[in-house]
Amino acid sequence: MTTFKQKLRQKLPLIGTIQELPAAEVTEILASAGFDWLFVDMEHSAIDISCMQHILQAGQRHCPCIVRSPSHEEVWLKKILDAGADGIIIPLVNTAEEAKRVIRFCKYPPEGGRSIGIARAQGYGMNFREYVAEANEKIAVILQMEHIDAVKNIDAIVKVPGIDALFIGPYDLSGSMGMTGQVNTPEVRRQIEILGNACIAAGLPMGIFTTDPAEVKPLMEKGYSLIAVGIDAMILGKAAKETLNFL
Ligand code: 3PY
Ligand code: MG
Repeated sequence: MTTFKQKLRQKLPLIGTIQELPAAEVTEILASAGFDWLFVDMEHSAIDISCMQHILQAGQRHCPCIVRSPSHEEVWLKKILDAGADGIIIPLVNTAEEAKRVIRFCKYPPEGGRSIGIARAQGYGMNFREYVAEANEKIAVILQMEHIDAVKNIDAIVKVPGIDALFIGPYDLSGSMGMTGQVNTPEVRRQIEILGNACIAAGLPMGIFTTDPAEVKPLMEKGYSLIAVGIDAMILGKAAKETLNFL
C-alpha cells in the first residue's frame, strides 16, 4: 500500500482539512467524508495528548492523520510520534538550524536523536522492531514556513536533509509582516510566491492552508500538492448559518 509519505514525495494531490475540535466523533465524521488526510491541530486548539491519541484511533481507519505540534520542543514531538501519527507538522520553523534541530527529534538514530519509547506507535511493544526499523522512512516530517524570517532564510532551509514537505501558513506570515490576517494583499502573496518558488526549485513538495474551497484548484495549478482546506469549527459554523438562512 502506498503510504502518505510516498504520495507526498510523488507530489500527488493530497487534500485534507483541519480538526481543532477535541472530539474523536468529529474525527470520524471528517476522516470518513473522503479527505485524503486529516490535519490534527494541537497548536491552536484544546486537543491534548490523550485526545490526540483518541483522534488517531478514530481517524487512521479512514485516512492518514498528520498532527501539528504546539511547538518545537522535543517533549511534544516525541509524544506525537509515539502516539502513532502518520506524520508531523512543525509550526514556525524560521531557520535552517531550527529545521535541523526539529528533524533530529523526529528521526531515530543513527539519522537523528529521537528518543525510544514503547507506546501506541510501537504496538505497545508488540510491533517494536518493525516500527523502529521503518519509522524514519515512513513518517512524514513537514515544516511550516510562516514567518518573514523563514522567507529570508528559505534558500538555506530547503537544503536541510530530512524535510518531506514545506507547508506555508499564510496567516502567521501575514502577522509577521504587520498585516495580520490580510493574506491576499500583494505584499503577502509576493512572499508566498518566494517560498513556493524556492520549494519548487529544490524539488520539495509544497503545502498550504486556505479557508476557501474555491482556492483549491488554482492552488493545485500553481504546484501545491498538499492542501488543507477549512477548519472543522468554521465548517460547522458556516453550515449552522446556512441552515438558519433557510428559515
Ligand atoms: C497559518 O496560516 O498561519 C497556518 O498555520 C495555517 O495552517
Ligand atoms: Mg500558523
